[in-house]
Amino acid sequence: MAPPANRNHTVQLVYIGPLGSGKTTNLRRLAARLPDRFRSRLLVVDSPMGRHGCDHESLQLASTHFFDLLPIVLDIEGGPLKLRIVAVPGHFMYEPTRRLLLRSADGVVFVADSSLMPEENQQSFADLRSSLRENGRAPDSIPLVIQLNKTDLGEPLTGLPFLQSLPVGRSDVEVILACAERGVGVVDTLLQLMRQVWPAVLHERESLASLSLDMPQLLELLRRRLQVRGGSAKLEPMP
Ligand SMILES: Nc1nc2c(ncn2[C@@H]2O[C@H](COP(=O)(O)OP(=O)(O)OP(=O)(O)O)[C@@H](O)[C@H]2O)c(=O)[nH]1
Ligand SMILES: [Mg+2]
Repeated sequence: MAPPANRNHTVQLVYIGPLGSGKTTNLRRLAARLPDRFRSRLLVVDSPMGRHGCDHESLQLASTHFFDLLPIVLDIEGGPLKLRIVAVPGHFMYEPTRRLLLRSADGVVFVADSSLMPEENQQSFADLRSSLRENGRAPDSIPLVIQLNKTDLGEPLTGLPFLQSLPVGRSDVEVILACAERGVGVVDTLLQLMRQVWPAVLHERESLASLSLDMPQLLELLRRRLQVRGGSAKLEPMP
């Protein structure tokens, strides 16, 4: 059996965004790409799914009440590296949960919903910034990727230019188009976040720097674990 991951070798990635924007769906699609033996590690905590089963209808109804967690453990020399991928609940009343889970975030994916009015996405983004601030984190420097989800739904109410204008003053934030439901853009979002997170955590944490794992190696390991073939995963459908 592999040794347990060193706590200092853990990187926490948080998926956040408006209610029902597709955060849990992102984690489900990532889990579905993992080889069989890792797939069952997706933990959906305290969701109606757990109480009513996993059929398609329950999936549609499920809204996160606490959080979802997908650990991806990469075996590397010097000890396993654990990515803790967390999806927080979008409902406004769970702000304390979101704040708690953001406290130890090394990077954030803001999952926007193209079928919502721009103001709704904007409000959720503003809430993210204030939750980070309340945790003593600087919202303008945390590694961040914005995903514009539900691009399959025809004419979007929230479009790409609006989302690109959200992180005012930051040129490092990429917006990725996705249809999480079909697994499109899901891996690309995660890889893009890791491109930002890895240099930041190497700078902040000696334990991770001591692993001597460079970015191309890390991305290659992650691609392999997610069974991505070729360069970009943008248009990769479900395996
Ligand atoms: N059409 C379409 N529907 C999607 C897409 N991604 C997710 N959904 C649907 O949107 C609904 C909500 O998805 P979830 O993944 O549960 O959303 P969530 O962000 O986790 O929701 P909360 O945890 O309650 O905030 C579900 O019915 C999904 O099937 C997409 O790309 N396109
Ligand atoms: Mg959810």
